[in-house]
Amino acid sequence: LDQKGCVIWVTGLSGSGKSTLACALNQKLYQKGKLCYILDGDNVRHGLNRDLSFKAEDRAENIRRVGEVAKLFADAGIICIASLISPYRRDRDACRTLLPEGDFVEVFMNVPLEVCEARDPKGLYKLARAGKIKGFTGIDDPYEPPLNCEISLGEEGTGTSPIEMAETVVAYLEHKGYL
Ligand code: GGZ
Repeated sequence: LDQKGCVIWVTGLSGSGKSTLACALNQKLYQKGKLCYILDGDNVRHGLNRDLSFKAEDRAENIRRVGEVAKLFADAGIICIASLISPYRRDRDACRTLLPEGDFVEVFMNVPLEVCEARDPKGLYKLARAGKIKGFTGIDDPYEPPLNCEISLGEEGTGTSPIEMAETVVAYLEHKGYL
């Protein structure tokens, strides 16, 4: 395996397109013959992290565990795509410090709450507005946007479709010598 591992950490609101980007990116990397693996919040919460709720300390533990697992993948030379809301800057920064400089690539899905809420693919925003889900990110729970991310998707020139956005990430990885 002539491949250097790294962690692509995708953060953003529910419905911002994290999982879709992760899939598109995974596909692009696969086409390039790169070994990669997706750790998705929604998935990981059914297994490894099924004991965790959505209160702040459990979200922190969720991020911590996924950060540690992502580091193991990166150590093994695999490109690990972690897609979780990861609403707290402190928790994301803690994951960053687990990896050598440059090996943690933070990707911000910079999609306004209004857009995520209008999409509402699982009807969760509706339930949150109705008070049927408490502590929903963006509604009655915080989201802290990154201050120091490597890539902010949603900015001019980063593409609008998931495929274009994945291409932006691929271009970044090529530029940095990971591909
Ligand atoms: C945010 C919630 C909540 C609350 C359930 N707040 O869009 P989804 O549905 O499919 O993915 C979201 C997922 C978030 O899990 P993460 O592990 O990414 O979150 S975190 O990083 O903050 O730990 C959403 C669903 O779980 N979901 N309740 N209260 N999202």
